[in-house]
Amino acid sequence: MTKRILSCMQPTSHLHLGNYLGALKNWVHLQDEGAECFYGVVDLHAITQPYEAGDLLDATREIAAAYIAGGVDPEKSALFVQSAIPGHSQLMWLLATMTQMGKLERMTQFKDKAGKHKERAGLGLFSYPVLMAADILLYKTTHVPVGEDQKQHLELAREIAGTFNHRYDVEHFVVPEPYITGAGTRVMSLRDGSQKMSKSADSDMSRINLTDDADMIAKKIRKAKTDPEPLPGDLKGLEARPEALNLVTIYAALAETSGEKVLEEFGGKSFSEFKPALSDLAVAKLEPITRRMNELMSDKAEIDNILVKGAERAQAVAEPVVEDTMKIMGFWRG
Ligand code: AQP
Repeated sequence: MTKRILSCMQPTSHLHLGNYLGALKNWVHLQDEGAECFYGVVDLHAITQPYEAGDLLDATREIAAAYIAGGVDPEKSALFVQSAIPGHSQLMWLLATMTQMGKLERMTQFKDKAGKHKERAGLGLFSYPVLMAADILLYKTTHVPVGEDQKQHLELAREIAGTFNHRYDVEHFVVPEPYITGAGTRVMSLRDGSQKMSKSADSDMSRINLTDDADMIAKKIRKAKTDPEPLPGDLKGLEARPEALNLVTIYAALAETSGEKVLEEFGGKSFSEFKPALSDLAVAKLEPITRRMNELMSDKAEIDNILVKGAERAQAVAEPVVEDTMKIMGFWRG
């Protein structure tokens, strides 16, 4: 059976190396393996946190440009903007009526993002996992690529699909399976090896953006936090050295090799030797992506054309699913 994949990113800011190595690169493999892929720019999710209305449109186009520059082929995969497909919010409402608040209260991402003042957090942030469940179920997705931080949300989507099918005694929603991405793709902050590299972290020096030029990439790697020890000969020697482990992980992912192999080459060497090598590799891999992104961003009409076509493809799948869902639930449909 052909896998049907859905995966998305939020246009909250520039994409970074973590988004590329942890998600986008893998999306391209899935597409090239022949899976039927739906890749979304989830702008409705992006507004669950404070944002600038004047920046949203460009951020949305930039994420789409990054997908294409990173290897998503809009002829093969449906590349769409979430808010262009009404079914996402329609289905979310329907599914919200069968989601228990207690389950949402247990979501660790809500706790992290809401911080200390939970009562001041918006309903959108609280119900984010229901919208994500709608994103997934709307396309009858069979597999969702998930990192550690999204596992809980996928589990909720599976539960909601099961609840719906059971309550209405139908086999309507596909219960999606996780598609576990390879180990070593979690990229950590360049300033703190215990935090993931993130779009929303305060310090821009903590991440490598896909929009950074070669000088900026080199500067960020040069200034990345490390320790005074040389690199060890094997991964065991990195156990209590999260920042060093992160740089080795990044090198391995960019070079498409293993951490062990990287340490075979660099074991015993200092960071003053390793960092320039990492920097050269990062620039070699990212520079073509950044160049292509810039080209695409200079022709916004072309990006919009691609997004219109992607929306048509997404809508063709989504609309009948919403219709069928509403019929099953007993709504008047004219
Ligand atoms: N540091 C990371 N390492 C590996 N993968 C990562 N992803 C995000 N950060 C890393 C993956 O990229 C996709 C983006 O999903 P998102 O747009 O919903 O963003 P996010 O997961 O909330 O994390 P970001 O990109 O850093 O944004 P903010 O700071 O706004 O939360 C997902 O597949 C994610 O696993």
